[in-house]
Amino acid sequence: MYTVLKVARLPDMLSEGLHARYEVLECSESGSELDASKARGIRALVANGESRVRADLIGRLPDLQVIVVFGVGYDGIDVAAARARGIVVTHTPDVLTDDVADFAITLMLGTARRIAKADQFVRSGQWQQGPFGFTRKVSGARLGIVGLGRIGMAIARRAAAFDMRISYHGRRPLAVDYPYYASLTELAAAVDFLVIAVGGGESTRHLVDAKVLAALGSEGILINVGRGSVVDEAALASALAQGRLLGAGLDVFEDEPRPHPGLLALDNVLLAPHMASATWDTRRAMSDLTLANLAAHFSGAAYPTPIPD
Ligand code: A2R
Repeated sequence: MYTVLKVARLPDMLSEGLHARYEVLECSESGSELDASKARGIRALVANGESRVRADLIGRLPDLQVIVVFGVGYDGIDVAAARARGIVVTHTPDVLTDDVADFAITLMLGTARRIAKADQFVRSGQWQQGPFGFTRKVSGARLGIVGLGRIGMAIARRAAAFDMRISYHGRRPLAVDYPYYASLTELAAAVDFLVIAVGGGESTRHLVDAKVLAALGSEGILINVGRGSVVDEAALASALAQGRLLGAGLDVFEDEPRPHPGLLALDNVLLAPHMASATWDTRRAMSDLTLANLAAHFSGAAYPTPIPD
């Protein structure tokens, strides 16, 4: 039986699948408790989308050949260190696209229509003192998508059903009919809703900063289903607190599971615990794809979903 090293919390359905097929060793992300004799012979490591797999852990595993990520984002993996050793990294794209796009729409509607506040309003009996305030219309509004990839495109398809006027920002224009903005600040100034669907890593860190938030403006709403690191969360909390931004709907945060404390006190932000892809169907599909990538490694078959070059 092959041994795999697990460095992340994984759903039971995947852990059970791993235990049924492999000997499973567990260790922390630092790997400091892993002695050299145990480390030897480990060819596969299983992580999740939030895991940090750094060069020092990779360095402790002399026989490592594959890092299998349960998730589409792999910005926590030191891909350069892995590639330098010829180690393959795989992830789980596509199978979660629908759920994440659904959740972006959920956050957009929920934030604009102030659904969490409305629920509280009814429960607390405030309704008996008078009606709830008016909220912001979504249908027909202008939507800017940051990162028109698999998830971004799926958000655009859904938003089209709401007659939203879609435009986007990315590193380059794509062969689509939506207007392209090379400048994110200019896109933010031109839309009502800005939805983040890019991944993390150095190239997208604080892409949404105070300047972009100022351009989105006091009638604008920010939605983030990409990565927390893309948004300057302190700048966001301050813009929301001072009414320089109308609202935000966030599924991801810079330091999960600890959102910026300034956000917690505000009622114009809708907060979710990084749950966009967490449905039974999708987590099953992600688990199956993770196991398929591992199986491919041990059988010598082509990997179903290696990360792009
Ligand atoms: O530039 P491209 O053609 O690689 O466009 C990608 C875009 N993107 C960026 N846009 C602006 N500035 C950047 N520095 C930058 N880096 C990448 O983000 C592409 O359009 C999009 C990512 O799309 P996909 O690679 O198809 O990923 P998917 O499956 O949509 O997932 C996106 C992220 C994940 O990495 C997780 O962090 C999260 O959503 O769940």
